[in-house]
Amino acid sequence: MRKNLKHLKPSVLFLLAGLFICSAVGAEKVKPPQPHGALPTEGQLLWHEMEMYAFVHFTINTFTDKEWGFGDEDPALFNPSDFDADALALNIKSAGLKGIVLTCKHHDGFCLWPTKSTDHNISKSPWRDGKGDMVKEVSDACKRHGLKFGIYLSPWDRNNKDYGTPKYIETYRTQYRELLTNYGPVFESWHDGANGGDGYYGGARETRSIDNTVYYDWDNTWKILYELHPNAVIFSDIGPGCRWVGNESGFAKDPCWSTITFEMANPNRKPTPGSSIKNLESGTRNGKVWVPAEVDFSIRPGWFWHASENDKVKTSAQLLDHYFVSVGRGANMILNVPPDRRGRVFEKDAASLAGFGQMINQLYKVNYAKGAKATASNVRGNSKEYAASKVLDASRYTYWATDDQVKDASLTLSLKGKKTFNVIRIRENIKLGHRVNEWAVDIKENGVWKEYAKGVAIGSCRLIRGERVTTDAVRLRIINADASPCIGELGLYAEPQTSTQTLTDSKQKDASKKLWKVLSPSTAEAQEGALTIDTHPNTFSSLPSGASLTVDMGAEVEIFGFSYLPRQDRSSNGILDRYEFNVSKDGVTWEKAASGEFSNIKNNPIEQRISLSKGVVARYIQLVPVRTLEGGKATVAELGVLIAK
Ligand code: FUL
Repeated sequence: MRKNLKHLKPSVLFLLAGLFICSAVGAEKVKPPQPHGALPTEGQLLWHEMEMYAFVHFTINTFTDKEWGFGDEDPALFNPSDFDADALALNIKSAGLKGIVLTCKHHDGFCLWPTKSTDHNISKSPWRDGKGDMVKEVSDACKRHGLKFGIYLSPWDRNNKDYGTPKYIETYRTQYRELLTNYGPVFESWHDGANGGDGYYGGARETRSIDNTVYYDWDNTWKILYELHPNAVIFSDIGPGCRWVGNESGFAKDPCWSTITFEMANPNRKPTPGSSIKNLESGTRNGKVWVPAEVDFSIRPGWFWHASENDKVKTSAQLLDHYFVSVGRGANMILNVPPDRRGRVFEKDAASLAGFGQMINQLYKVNYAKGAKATASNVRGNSKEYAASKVLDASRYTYWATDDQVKDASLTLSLKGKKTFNVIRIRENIKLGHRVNEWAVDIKENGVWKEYAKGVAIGSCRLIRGERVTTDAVRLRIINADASPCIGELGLYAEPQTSTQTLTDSKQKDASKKLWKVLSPSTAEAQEGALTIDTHPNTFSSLPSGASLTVDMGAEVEIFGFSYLPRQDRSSNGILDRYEFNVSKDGVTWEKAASGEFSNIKNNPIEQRISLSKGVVARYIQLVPVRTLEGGKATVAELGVLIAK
């Protein structure tokens, strides 16, 4: 080379040197855009990349048919007949889920590992002759199958005698340290917001309330995690890693910002896990902190497995719907898959999971944007590094960017021929924050641009699910942004044809209400009482204070259980969380048939089904509201009776 240069004329050498200097100076000039607003941490970036994973709710409740155990359950009840962690991991993997968060301890206090902190643990159960460690089996299976592992450790412990005192916090931290030390890497640490209430508490059987703003001293508890797993993400209502999405129904609001400034229902309280926060579902545009939403919901109505819900398993197509309204709005999706009493994923749940996984695979099999020519109305410093084509490569962090002052811009994909699709995926490079506000996507029809979709916020993932279209050009328009747009991906996909599964399997069915009459309350409001048996889930009745709801079924029926549907309008006022059901043959002499609590009904207002251990014959039924949420007048959307199939 040196020899060759010698033969070049000095003027040519001068020109080459000039070109070299210019390009070097040019490269220096095109500085990357400044990040905007609150930003994700390294751990949060890894978490965003996972997008969806499983929750596994499994404990003594599976064997007692409850959603919340009281804490007085005998550990001998915990005895899955055929638990297989590999099978569980494979079921979860078949859905394309990337990890498992296991309920190592739910509110009943039963620990799924042989902890030193309490006797209320798996070593006192007959499972694996008291030598089992379910946390180990699940975390090991995760490693074998390439899944990440996370822990759920309920702060509320209805078994522990010390709950409510400083001593319990020490116990909780011991449990936390054991879980974080003995089971390998942890990607998420889950701390639900249920805080205090009735419980066994070592035999005291009382109500204990705690002040959740101070009691758990989370900063010091979470230090243990930061020390041992610096990249793990902490879930609680307020993060700091990710936040609750504000419902357990399986959706995020549109838009759902990953940034948030917590707005308290009671402005005098400080935000803590378990406190009422108004804007969890939507977050805040330009919010103070990056605490993205996590959408937690179950493949069944409840969080634990109940035989009565075997015919209510969400279909693959329904799971796909949830995927679009959670992951598609920039949140992560945590799908609960509760094992049955064998310790296996029930066959219908397994089929839905596998079907969903296939749909996701088919959806992303072909990116119809591949091979397109990408151009943009503005490219940052005209540099290749920020070129429009960066939205087509495999990385979400290489990106198309505009000059700083350009906050409305467009990017056009001229496709390689005509393509048919109905799903568009857009990602911002979130390392630089949430920047884009309003955007639109156009498609070219007969040479003319036509708006296909429009929205607010992009973030880590925005999925547009629309009509199938065939076109050879697509345009992304950034209508306005808080900082110059930085778009990491623009992909075009086609959703597979979906098939709806028919799921039926339960020993009980709902009795017909055709002959039913509401007998009381008999005030003017009783007219409204009829709404409780009109089979319309969206109507409800408020009972007068202290009143029970009495129904004449018109004929004697053998009753195997009751159902109660709380109001479905997203208000919790007057929802029953303690109930009593009475029955009578003549409407004069009454007998108590069932009583108890409707656990978790505030967060998950689904139909509650109470099974009786044996059938009872009656013509009259009575629902006594023992306690209501927010102390309001009892509200009932539907009252039902379960009979044999
Ligand atoms: C809630 C709990 O009370 C439910 O039982 C369930 O574990 C859900 C994921 O979180 O706060």
